[in-house]
Amino acid sequence: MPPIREIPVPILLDTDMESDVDDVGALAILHALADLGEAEILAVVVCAGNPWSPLCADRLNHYFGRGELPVGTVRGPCVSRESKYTRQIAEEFPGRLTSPDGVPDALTVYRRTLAAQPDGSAVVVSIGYLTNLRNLLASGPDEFSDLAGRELVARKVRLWICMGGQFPSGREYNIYMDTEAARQTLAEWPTKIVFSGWESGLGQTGARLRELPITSPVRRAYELYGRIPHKSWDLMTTLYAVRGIGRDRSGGYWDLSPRGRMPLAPDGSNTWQDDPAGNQRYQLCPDEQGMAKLVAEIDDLLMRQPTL
Ligand SMILES: [Ca+2]
Repeated sequence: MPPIREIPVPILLDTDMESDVDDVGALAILHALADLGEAEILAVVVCAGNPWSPLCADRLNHYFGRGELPVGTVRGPCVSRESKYTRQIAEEFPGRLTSPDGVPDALTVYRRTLAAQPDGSAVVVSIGYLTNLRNLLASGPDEFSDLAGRELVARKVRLWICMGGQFPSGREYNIYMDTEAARQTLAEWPTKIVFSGWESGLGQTGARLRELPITSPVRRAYELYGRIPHKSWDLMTTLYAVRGIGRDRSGGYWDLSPRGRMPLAPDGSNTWQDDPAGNQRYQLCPDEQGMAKLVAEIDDLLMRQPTL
């Protein structure tokens, strides 16, 4: 029997595109997967306070021929860090958003986007802090939906793929940088969650990025960041969100842990508890051969040019 796949997978990407550059790689391969007909990008929201981050995401969307995609950014208390590349990408490359001041609120983008989706369909992919998702769950009815945030998620979101945590235990950046948001979001999230843990992203990808045209903002961002090749946390998470969730287990993708939940300590460190009633699972790290296959897939996607 052929593997069951839903094509294209409708994805809402939530990124802290500021301190590390793997977010750029993740958005790039998401566009490549959309070009291949495997993903549909619904929107891109930024969970980090760096004012140039949403403009950087907008420039990538423009480069890949999807300049009209909704982009939003976090409002209110949030993590904000310096970036080695966001302002340069925003200023050197063309796009739709003209200034950091005019970027829509991520909460508005989330609610408007989810309200328009078929029930039980959207896949949320978070590759940064959980600040936006906490804000979404806590939101009230508005012009887009009569449902409060938690009910809207329960109605519209099929699955949340979260780059976060370390398994079976550890202390991971996306969680501990806004531990309270993570704690609230994990406690309240009403649908299934799959964690892509720190250990799943250690493969090096992007070795051939300097072969891309000089007009590529992906190449430029990685060069500004200064690590080629680089670790693959956000890229592995995104690859899984598109190619991993609908396939059978023989496809070389990650097996998953038993059901359970991820308890958090006040410092943001996590453990894992198996629990048949839990709504959470984490990816089991592939073996060396499996990881090499995934790295090769990512590298091929990273080198794809826009199909304009
Ligand atoms: Ca990230």
